[in-house]
Parts: sequence; C-alpha cells; structure tokens
Amino acid sequence: MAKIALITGATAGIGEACAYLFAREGYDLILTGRRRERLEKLASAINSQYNVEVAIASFDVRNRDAVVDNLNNLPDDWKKVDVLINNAGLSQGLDPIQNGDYGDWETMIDTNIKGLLYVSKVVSNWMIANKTGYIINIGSIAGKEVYPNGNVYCATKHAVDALNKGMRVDLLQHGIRVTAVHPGAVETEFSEVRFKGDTERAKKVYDGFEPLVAQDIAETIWFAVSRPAHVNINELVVMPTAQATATNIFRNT
Ligand code: NDP
Ligand code: 8X3
Repeated sequence: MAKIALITGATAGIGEACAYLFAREGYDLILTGRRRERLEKLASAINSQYNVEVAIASFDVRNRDAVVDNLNNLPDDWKKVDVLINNAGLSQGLDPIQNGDYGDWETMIDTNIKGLLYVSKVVSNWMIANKTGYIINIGSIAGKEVYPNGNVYCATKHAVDALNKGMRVDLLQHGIRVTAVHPGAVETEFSEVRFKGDTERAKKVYDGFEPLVAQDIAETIWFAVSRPAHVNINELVVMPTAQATATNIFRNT
C-alpha cells in the first residue's frame, strides 16, 4: 500500500481540502466524519481524480466506543497510518460566559478535546507499533489568544495547544512527529456551525477582507509533513494578511 493519511472531519472545510491534497500526493486515505453521504461522495470524487485507495468511517468523535470500534474494525493494512490529521472540531455559540449554553460547552469540549484524545490514543498506538508516524493537530488562533465571548471555544483550543506539546514529549522516543497548525479566519462551514445555520451572520464574519481558504491550511499541513524525517515543525500560526490578531481585522468596508 501507499502511505496512509487518516483525516478526521473530512466532510467539509479544512479536512476535505486535506483529503484532496493528500490524494494528489499519492496517499491512501481514511476519511472520517458523521455525515456518511458526504464521505461517500468525497471518496468517489477522489477516486475519479486520483489513483489512491479511500476508506471511509462514519462516526461521532464524541462517542468513545464508536471511535475505538470504528478504528479497530479497519483491516490491519489500513492501521499503518503515516499521517493523522486531528481536524474534526467546531465552535457553538458566541456568548459571554454568564450566558453560555451548557449544551454548547459540552459539545465543544467533547468534540475538540475528548474526541481528539480518543482518536489520538488509538492511532498513536498503531504508530508506535509501526515505529513511524506524524500527527497534525488543528488548533486555532483561539488557542493562542482569548477573545470576547470566545471563552469555552478558546479554552478547548488552548487545550489542543497543550495536548500538541504533550504528545510531542510523550511520542518523541517513538520517532513520531507532532505539529500544531493554528489558523486564523478560514472561510468554511465553521461560522455557519457556530451560528447554528444563521448564514447571514456567518457570512458577515468574512465581510470586507480576504479570509484564508481551506486549501491554504491543507498546503501548510503538507509543507510540514513533507519536511525531511529529521525535521519537526512544532507549530505554525497561519493568518489572513488582513488579520493581525483574533480580533484585529482590517476590513475595507
Ligand atoms: P467545518 O465546519 O467546515 O468542518 C468541520 C469538520 O469537523 C466537519 O467535517 C465535521 O464533520 C467535523 N466534525 C465536527 N463535529 C464532529 C463530531 N462530533 N464528530 C466527527 N466529526 C465532527 O469547519 P473547518 O474546516 O473550518 O474546521 C476544521 C477545524 O479547524 C476545526 O477543528 C476548527 O476548530 C479549526 N479551525 C477553523 C478555523 C476557521 O476559521 N474555519 C480557524 C481555526 C481553526 P461532520 O459534521 O460530518 O461530523
Ligand atoms: C476559528 C478562528 O478566531 O473564529 O478557530 O476562533 S476564530
């Protein structure tokens, strides 16, 4: 088999862009996400363009048993994962802490932190057995800064930042490389999800400046992964040119 990349959250945005880019680079793919139909369409679109194998596994990263069962049920050949992209994640709501919604908090914590951990435990053990591997953790500028009403989402991405460092320390002895990519504003389905389907509000996030697109982040990931084996990029913060910090965006409107 060719090299294998496992991408969580491949049904949209950054994960989907990574799927195409790694296929272009000749990787066989394990694509995951909850929306099975999207995974099936993506697999067939990739198969029509690239000569790679694509496996799909549809599960909710918040469900520990589903994560463990779906990954363990993959055929042994597919467990030789070279690159894991821990990308599945989301924000829900944008409210001051005193008004926060318990359900939103739990969704973000369970997805962005616990889901990432469940996947990482299974796959890092495969990588240890294979004596090679590369883990990319998708953090955020929200993991480097805290902005008004970002409270819990920012906390989850700060946790990803810490876990990225912790993974590197723990997996060092196994020769596994670990990198965090922390994007600023990327126009994907992210804001629609944050604002629960309010497309007008979501669009306004990107008004008056040129945000990143998912492909920008996929290419950044590929840059890290394609360094020679003795080079580990610890982390990269990638922003639109018009965005200096989480809140400082120059808009021409
Ligand atoms: P999208 O909403 O476009 O994609 C999110 C992906 O995560 C989807 O494929 C979704 O799949 C998956 N996902 C969400 N919840 C779950 C779950 N419970 N179980 C399994 N999969 C899940 O957003 P982005 O592509 O922008 O987001 C990707 C990552 O990038 C996230 O971690 C996000 O926090 C981070 N990020 C995004 C930025 C941005 O501005 N867009 C900036 C910085 C970081 P499905 O719904 O099918 O399960
Ligand atoms: C997504 C970027 O600034 O909306 O993580 O939190 S931000």
